[in-house]
Amino acid sequence: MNEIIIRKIIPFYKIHILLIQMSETAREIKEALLTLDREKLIQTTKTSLDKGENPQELLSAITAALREVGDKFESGEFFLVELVSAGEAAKTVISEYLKPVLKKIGSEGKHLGVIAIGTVAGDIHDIGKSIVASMLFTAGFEILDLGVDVTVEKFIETVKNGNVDVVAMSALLSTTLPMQRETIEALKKKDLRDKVKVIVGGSPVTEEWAKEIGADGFADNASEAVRLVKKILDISER
Ligand code: B12
Repeated sequence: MNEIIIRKIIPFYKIHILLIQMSETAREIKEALLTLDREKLIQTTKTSLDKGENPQELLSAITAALREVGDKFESGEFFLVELVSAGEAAKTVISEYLKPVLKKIGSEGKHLGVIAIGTVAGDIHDIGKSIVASMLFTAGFEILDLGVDVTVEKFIETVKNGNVDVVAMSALLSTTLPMQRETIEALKKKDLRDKVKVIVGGSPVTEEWAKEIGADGFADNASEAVRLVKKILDISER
């Protein structure tokens, strides 16, 4: 009897310990990014991956911390140099440590569809776009990553020439947000709109904006983006 109770308690205890570790990691990630301590960010990431913590949770912690960096920039507490330094540190950790782990978790040879993803013209923010691309890849989609500063013409050409199921556009600046609308309008003009689904994201993007410009959906983080794509492509597995 006691043994059964202990067996039930131990996994619960382990999960509990992992959750405590995770919030401690999130706190350290935030501290490292806000003090622009690149070494600490790398060390914290490595240690937490060694402990078996979930890379997706680490990505969420980095995202939340970067949003705080953005708030400090907006309020004048941080300057461009700090914005650049935090962005570069986050990018290094994501591409060198987190992406390889996500890749290993892998998609087990699934091929759920083709996503052409890019950050719109005039915009060079690529951290969020790349996280979304990695998570979609991990979920089993083929990714055509068009990079940053992607022109309307490039999106159109990719849809015309490729077997694209979904066009995914990221925009982080209020000045580049209209490029999402322009791309959708251009797809209509070229009679390509019915050929693909279009999803949009980025920190200034909202559900209302997505509806207004005629996108098929919006997600405000990478896990939601995976759920959204599966929903609009009618893929029933979780
Ligand atoms: C890091 C950063 C930079 C770095 C970017 C480095 C890089 N390689 O990407 C650098 C220093 C280059 C930079 C430059 C600039 N930046 Co900047 N930057 C940021 C910051 C702090 C973080 C962005 C980020 O990476 N966040 C982390 C990622 C993971 O989050 P995310 O991008 O939101 O992505 C998530 C979701 O939005 C969603 N998502 C994202 N894309 C997509 C796409 C799809 C299809 C879907 C479904 C979902 C989805 O999923 C992602 C994962 O969860 C933001 C602050 C903020 N609040 O966003 C400012 C911010 C975006 N920047 C800002 C500004 C003003 C600039 C500059 C104009 C500064 C200047 N004076 O030069 C330049 C513009 C350069 C250009 N032409 O693009 C402003 C924009 C204000 C506005 N509303 O227009 C912000 C909001 C800061 C602020 N609060 O003032 N920036």
